[in-house]
Amino acid sequence: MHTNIETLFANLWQDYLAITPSAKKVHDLLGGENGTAELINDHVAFRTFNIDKINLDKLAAHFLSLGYEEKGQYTFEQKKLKAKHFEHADTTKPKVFISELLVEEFSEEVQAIIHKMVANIAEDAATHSDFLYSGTHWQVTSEEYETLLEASEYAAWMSAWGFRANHFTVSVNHLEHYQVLADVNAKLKDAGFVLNTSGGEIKGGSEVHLAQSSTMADKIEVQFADTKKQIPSCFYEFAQRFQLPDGELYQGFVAASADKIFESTNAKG
Ligand code: OOG
Ligand code: NI
Repeated sequence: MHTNIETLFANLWQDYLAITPSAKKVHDLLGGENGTAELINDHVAFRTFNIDKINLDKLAAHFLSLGYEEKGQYTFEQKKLKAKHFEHADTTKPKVFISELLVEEFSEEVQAIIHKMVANIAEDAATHSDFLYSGTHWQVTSEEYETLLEASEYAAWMSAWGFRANHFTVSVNHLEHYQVLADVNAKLKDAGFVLNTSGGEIKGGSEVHLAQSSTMADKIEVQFADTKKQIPSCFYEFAQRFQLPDGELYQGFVAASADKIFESTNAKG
């Protein structure tokens, strides 16, 4: 487990940058005049399978030990996913969104591929301090990847990338030069970034107290057991939070919007 939140997020950020070249460009574009201003992260997201050895709770344990608390639960029936979000008492720390795939809801063939992957993970791997950015502990064939892809884009993503930050999220509320998400999106599009348009470019809005947008994931060459393939890696998200009637900013997530954000790692676009 970790002793230091800053070190954990710094390590996650370096691991994410290594497979998400556009993230550095986005960071520089939004980080003040010369990209030098510090960007505040609204949240960082993680994916896993609901298999005991490495389930959502195993990932969450790292954050609970650092003082995070569970705050919200979400279900995504069509995508066969569950998620929870975690917050730290120090509100300058990023929130954490962790989802897990409900493996038993898939075909025997898909389950067999996933169980074979997970069988290759050391029994105590999830307790290691570097687990949250340990990547894959297995290698699948391109054919297995395609089988997973047909059943679940999320399962296929996990098979290629494993355990790491799926995305970082810029807090629009904390940006110096932008007040609203639409202006951030316009700047990103001007610079040539492709945004996720599933469910509209902006998901949610003031009526649900959270507006979100995201880039489509970068495409990176991955070495599978048999061959190399260009596939989606990670993306960058942008979130603007609105006040609740009590004057506090809403801190939760919105399932209907999250459902569309997951599609930022789809191959289309
Ligand atoms: C998580 C998608 C949901 C949000 O902010 O609503 C999400 C994922 O793609 O793993 O990040
Ligand atoms: Ni997110």
